[in-house]
Amino acid sequence: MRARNLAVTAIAVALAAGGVTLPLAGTAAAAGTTVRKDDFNGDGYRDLAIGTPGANSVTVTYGSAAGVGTSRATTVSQSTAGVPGVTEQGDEFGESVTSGDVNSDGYADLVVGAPGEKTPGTSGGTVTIVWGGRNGFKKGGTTLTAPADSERRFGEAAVFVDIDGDETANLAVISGDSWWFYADGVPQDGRAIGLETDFLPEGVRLDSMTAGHLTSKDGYTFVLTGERADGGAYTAYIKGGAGDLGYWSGVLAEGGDPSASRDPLAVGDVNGDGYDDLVTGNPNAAKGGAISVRYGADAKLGAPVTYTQDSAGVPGNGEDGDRFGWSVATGDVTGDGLADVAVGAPGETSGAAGARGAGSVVVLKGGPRGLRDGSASHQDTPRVPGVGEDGDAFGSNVRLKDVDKDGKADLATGAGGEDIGSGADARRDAGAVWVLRGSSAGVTTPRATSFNGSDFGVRLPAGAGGLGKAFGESLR
Ligand SMILES: [Ca+2]
Ligand SMILES: [Ca+2]
Ligand SMILES: [Ca+2]
Ligand SMILES: [Ca+2]
Repeated sequence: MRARNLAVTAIAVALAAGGVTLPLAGTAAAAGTTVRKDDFNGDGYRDLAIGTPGANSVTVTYGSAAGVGTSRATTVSQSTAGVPGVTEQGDEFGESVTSGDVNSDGYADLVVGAPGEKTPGTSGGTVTIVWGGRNGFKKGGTTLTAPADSERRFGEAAVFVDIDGDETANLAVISGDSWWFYADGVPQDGRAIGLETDFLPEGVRLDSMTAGHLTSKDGYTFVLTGERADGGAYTAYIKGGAGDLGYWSGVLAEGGDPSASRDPLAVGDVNGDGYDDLVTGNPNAAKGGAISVRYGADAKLGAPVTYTQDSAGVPGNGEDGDRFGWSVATGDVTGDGLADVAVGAPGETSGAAGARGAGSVVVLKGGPRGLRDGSASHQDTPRVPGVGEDGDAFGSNVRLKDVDKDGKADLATGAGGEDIGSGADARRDAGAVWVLRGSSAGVTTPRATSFNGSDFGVRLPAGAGGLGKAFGESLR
């Protein structure tokens, strides 16, 4: 079995043995421009992808010097020309979204999980790769179905990174209790490769995955979160490499450990030492929720450092039901080279009217000695569009990325409980997304913008919204 994974890197090893210098990352594109992982139309601006699993679609808003908005966007679904499959209620197309230039044509491609999709002969779930291009998504796509021996919900999460160090990225996908990857090149349906050492416990239900340079400045470490069969949280890691995938693995935290996560996680270099750091959220920990930071280092991850709303430098107070840590994201908001951390607290009471569960987002600045100098934003923050109402759940999802290319990551946040429209067109819990610009001082409110599914023709069936389904459930 060992030979199987080694075959993936056989060419790289042969080249190295022959004394040929392997190309460094990025040199393949040196003649042109480096392809960003999320620049779908190739104009040099990162784009924001917004998943709406309740409506089985993903809306991509294209970045520009003016940021993202409603005028330049494409909504992709299984009804889009050239995209395989048929849109059916419950597919959850858009439950997970990641990206990368999978077919190496210079345009980032959209990788969309539909873990609820039913395919005869499989346990369910698909991943669809929709090809990017200069004019958006006009080249169709390809769909990967669940491996025959997978345990339901294939496509809960996916990442596209170089697993084995051969400078070519591979797609990795999780299903209920399994981890899969594909060989170099465009992934071929039916060719998923499983772990050689399956360390995952029986009955675990994986929910989320990320990868970063956590334990090596070159290689990737994957982090998986989910729930054990007994309902306890489960947070584990696997180190990538050329063979024996799964052998270098371990549990970071589980059960009732406050630093264990069931879902929210992100990686970024918070302290600026060159290693990515792991940020996990646990909205049930402590009073009102918590996040934990584990610093990356050579061959190990540090012990968790936990922050709550009662920690120094974190605004607010921890109260029952705040759900601080429901969502987390990393990105350099201030442009100082260190990753900052956004934390959603969708259960927070906010605004002058004290709306319960209106929600808020806290952005904490990275620093050599840890997170500091946090600020909170919500719908009642001056110049932020909207009004916080009971159950809006602002902060139900967060993402930090620089969409206007000024060198400072901008905050995108979903509010999965936001109602939209009025009268016969009213939709409860349809969701909306806000974008607040980054600056050297942190997240700012001038030019803050907001949009929802109706701005893009995305219509949730009645009752199909709310947390986990609404516009903005996934942000990439
Ligand atoms: Ca773009
Ligand atoms: Ca491509
Ligand atoms: Ca670090
Ligand atoms: Ca920016």
